[in-house]
Order: sequence, then C-alpha cells, then structure tokens
Amino acid sequence: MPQPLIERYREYIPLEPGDPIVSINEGSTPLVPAPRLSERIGANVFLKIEGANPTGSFKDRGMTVAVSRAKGRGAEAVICASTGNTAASAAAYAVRAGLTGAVIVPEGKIAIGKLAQALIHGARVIALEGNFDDALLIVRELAERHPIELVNSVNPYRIEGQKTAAFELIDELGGPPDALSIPVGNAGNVTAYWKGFQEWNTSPIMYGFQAAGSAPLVIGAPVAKPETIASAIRIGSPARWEEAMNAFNSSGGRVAAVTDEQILDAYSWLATNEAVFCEPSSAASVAGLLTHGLQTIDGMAKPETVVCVLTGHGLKDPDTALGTAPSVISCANSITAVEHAVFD
Ligand code: AN7
Repeated sequence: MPQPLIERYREYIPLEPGDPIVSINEGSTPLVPAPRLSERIGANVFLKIEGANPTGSFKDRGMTVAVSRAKGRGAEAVICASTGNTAASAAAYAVRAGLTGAVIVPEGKIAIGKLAQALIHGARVIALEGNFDDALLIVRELAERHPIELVNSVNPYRIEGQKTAAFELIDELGGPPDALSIPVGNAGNVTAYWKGFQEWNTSPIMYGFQAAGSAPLVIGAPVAKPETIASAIRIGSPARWEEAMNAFNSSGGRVAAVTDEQILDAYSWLATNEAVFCEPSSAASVAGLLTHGLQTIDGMAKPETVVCVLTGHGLKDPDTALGTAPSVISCANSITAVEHAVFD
C-alpha cells in the first residue's frame, strides 16, 4: 500500500500528537534516469517526477502537512494565493479534511488544468485583477483578520512537508545527489529541499532557475511586472528570498535565468527524448542545466549525480503543449488517405 508521506517520515514532521493525517497518498514519486539528458549535460541525471503526486504537483507534499495541522487546530477554512498548483492542491486537501477552501489567482494567468482542478474540488475561486504578488499580500492580510488558515509556503508546515522530497532522494540514491536543479518562483520549494538535505547533514550543490522575465533573485531586486510563459513561476517578489539565497550560496550553487524560448525548448525536448511531459515551469530546471551547465566554484568537484526536480505535470497546461507541438493531421475517411497521412 502506498504510504502517506507524513507516515513515511513521521519522526521528521513536527505535527502535534492529536493532529489527524489529511492525506491522498502523496509523495514517494518516481525518480527516473534520463540517459539522453545525461549525455547532453555530462553527468548522471535523474528526473524527480513530482507531477505524479495526487493533484499533479509537488504542492501536495506541503499541503498534506499544512492542512493536517490546520484541521488539528480546529480551522474551518483554508485560503491561498496561487499561480495555480497551490490552488489545485489546497482545494483537494480542503475536501479531504472537510474544510472550505478559497483560492485567489491572477486573472487569466493560470493554466487551464489547474483552474479546472480548483473548481471541480469545490473551492471558491477568485480571479484577481492583479498578479500573484498582489494576491499574496491580500491573503496574508485576510488571514490576520479572519479565522482562516493560510496555506501558502509562508506557512512553515508547507516547508516541513516539502522537505521530504530531499529525504526520498537520499533514500533512493543511497546518499544525496551531488547537485539539485530546481525551478524557483516564490522560493518555498528550494528552501524545503535545502532544509531536508541539511537535516540529514548533506549539502548538495543547489542550482535554481527563474524565468528571465520573472527573475528577482537573479537581478537582486523585486520585479514589479513579472512575465513568462511559465505561469507557475510568474512571481516578482519571492516570500522566501533570504532562505533561497542562503541555499544557493552556502551550497556553492547559484541562481540563474532562462528565457521562455529555452524553457519551451527543454519542455518539448524532454517530452520527445525522455518521454516525460512536465509543465513549462518545471522544464526551467532542465533548461537551466542545458543553458548554464554544471558551474562550480573554485576547488569544488564537478557534480556527477544530478537531480532535476520536475515540479508539475504537463497535463496541467494543455494550451502550451498544443501551442508548442506539431499540429494534428486531418484526414479523409479512406484507407489511402490514412496511408498517405501515416507514411508520407
Ligand atoms: C510547477 O501554485 O507558487 O519556488 O502558487 O507550480 O516553491 O514557489 C507555484 C510554484 C515551480 C515554484 N514549479 O515553486 C503556486 C506557486 C511549479 C510550480 C514552482 C511552482 P516555489
């Protein structure tokens, strides 16, 4: 039987004794070798398929813990700001816990699959005439004013759940990878991996990648109007800024930018070469390695084992897939027409 991650890593997760476990059997996601990518990068590269979580993204790891604690302390509702995946996950775990959920998303700027998820789970979905950063400021204030649990990654229980992905890597590889490559938006996930690695006294090199139009950590200042096709990481003012920079700096890694074109190239290349369909934001981790290589600071050995975190499933964003891939071939209803269509 698949095991909820809270049970798998119980002793490392600081829930209270009476808290229920609100779970949809998240975590324990596949770690897939990527032979062709390994060849291009010049290292042994693995893909951590976080799209295999119950709602199709890594957010479920944090949500199971945050919602379990919320339920344990008697909350009746949860709220978040989201570029889509947090909304989908919060909506699902709210159902599981018997709580009501409200999600605030930037109007017109979240992938259609994520919107469908939040709606079908019955969350109240509010499209804000503003971006993610505006939405996060508003929900932080609302959670102060009302008895509603904030489940964005500013909630420490989100980080406690998400750090288990680092534990799984150490378990499965028989030790930490030499380096981790990860897309960065609000910077919760890189913070979580680093915490997980540190708790097991390991320090892989942390490479973080932001979309060039939304790269505050690379520029060193917030971006007022972030833009990128990778809508999940269209974030201009990351909440976990210092923690993320600490992870990059103290691991000998770095944060760098990749253009939308580089992201989309990596996205289709992964689908056609490694048979892995992730969402565009996730492909930033691969685009970053392909663009910037495995850079190390002086005196540090070149990483041999590298994990790319593919944070969300490609089905979340069918519009980008259809806009990127070759077109469907229309065909008359006859064997010769099909023969031409298939073989010409
Ligand atoms: C697929 O759902 O911020 O650096 O509101 O959905 O921890 O923010 C999503 C972020 C990477 C960036 N990949 O992670 C949200 C949200 C995918 C994501 C990120 C997100 P963080």
